[in-house]
Amino acid sequence: MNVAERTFVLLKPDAVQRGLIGEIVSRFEHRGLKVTALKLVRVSRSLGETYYAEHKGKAFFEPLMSYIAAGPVVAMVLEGDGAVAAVRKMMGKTNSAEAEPGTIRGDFALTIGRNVIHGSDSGESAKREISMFFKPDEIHAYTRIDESWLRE
Ligand code: IDP
Ligand code: MG
Repeated sequence: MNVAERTFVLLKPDAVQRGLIGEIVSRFEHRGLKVTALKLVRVSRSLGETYYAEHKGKAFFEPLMSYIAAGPVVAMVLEGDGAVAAVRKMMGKTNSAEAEPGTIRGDFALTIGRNVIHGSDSGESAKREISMFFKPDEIHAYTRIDESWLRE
């Protein structure tokens, strides 16, 4: 279906410190997804709690808070047809140990607790997450030179 949508992606501190930013962003660019916002930020405790509010109370919540705040992360907005689902598929399963080779987690990570990347799980989540990291004027509209070749 040709419906351009937005999704939010966050490269977690392990991706940044392991030198994987370029490699991962490259995969999205080559797929045809347009980077319309991108920045390196530090996730504070309160931002982390809001961001992962759905997991509050779970056994992995505190370790997750330490993980996400352990260093700078790369936040970005990607746009394209079916972007939310496309990115989720490219990321692979949450538990890197079960993620298929060819996926980002399947190629660059080994465990569930250090799984290098977050991507929105729905259009609604994308909206919510984008607004937590970007002001509207930090999201840019432009035309990629390959755009006319990305759909019929
Ligand atoms: P997702 O990132 O694939 O959407 P969620 O279930 O929403 O997966 O979990 C959010 C994040 O919490 C995961 O990406 C991972 O970093 C962490 N996490 C989830 N489950 C566990 C666990 O069982 N142990 C450690 N960390 C976990
Ligand atoms: Mg999730």
